Amino acid sequence: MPLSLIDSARHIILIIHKDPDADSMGSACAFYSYLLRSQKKLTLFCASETLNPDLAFLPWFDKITNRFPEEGDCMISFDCGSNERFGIESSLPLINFDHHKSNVLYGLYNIVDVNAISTTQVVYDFFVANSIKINGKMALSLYAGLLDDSKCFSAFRCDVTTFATAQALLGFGADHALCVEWLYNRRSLASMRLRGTLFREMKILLDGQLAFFDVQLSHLEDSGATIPECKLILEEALRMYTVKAGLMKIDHPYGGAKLSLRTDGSIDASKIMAPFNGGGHINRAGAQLKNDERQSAVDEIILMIKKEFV
Ligand SMILES: [Mn+2]
Repeated sequence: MPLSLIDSARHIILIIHKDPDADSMGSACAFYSYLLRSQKKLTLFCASETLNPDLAFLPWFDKITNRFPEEGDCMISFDCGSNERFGIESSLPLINFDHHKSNVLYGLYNIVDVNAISTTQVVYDFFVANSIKINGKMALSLYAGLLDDSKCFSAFRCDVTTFATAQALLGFGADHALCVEWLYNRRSLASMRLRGTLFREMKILLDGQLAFFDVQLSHLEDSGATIPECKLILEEALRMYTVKAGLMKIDHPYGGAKLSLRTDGSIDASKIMAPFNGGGHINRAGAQLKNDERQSAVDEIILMIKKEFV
């Protein structure tokens, strides 16, 4: 059982995925708070060299390290559809907490609920099922993931469970205003400048149903905006009346590119990203492209989306 693996471990490594979001980091930080009670050695690991500063309000943000420890007894991953999201390789026994439809169940224990709106919802359910007391820090961390993955409770997937969990977490001390302020209301000048540029250059394809953004290195360098800020712009494109899907290619400084697909749910983004070793959810998915496949992959994906719309 997952709890007996945790009980028997002396050193537990908590894994946040590369390019972390509030869901992965919030889940890991909540679990970190819980495990602090057990007097075990803990490592809060994320392979990314830099972390999105908009997540600095989460408890234990300063404890996150990109150095994977040489020794440990078990690992727990959060919000990782595959172990490629870790950015490291390790054969330690693993507990996999996730909600991605594309999760390949790579753990020794897989606590995966594809119907959950966030991984923090899965972690919350685990805490409740095991009568684990939720303190203020845990509640804030879990609420941040719930808020972010539900797009500030605007996603169609929000249901009675989402709001019941939100209510419970607020009761345990989560601070709604703080989460909204850090995750939604704050925008850098750089991102506003880039937003103008990207919307001006956006291509509208497939009879207005697909918005395509081609983000080049110069876009990021000239504006100073970050990749997470680009993704907010992509999500905004879905607000247009006719747009059912948004596709963004972001060129990577070390070659290759990142692809992000967002949909209104009428087509399955994770299915479209699957042939490119990507994954995600119905509404959003991503993949990493190698240098030589950048353009062909974009053309192919646009064709796949076209077929879905017919
Ligand atoms: Mn998530």
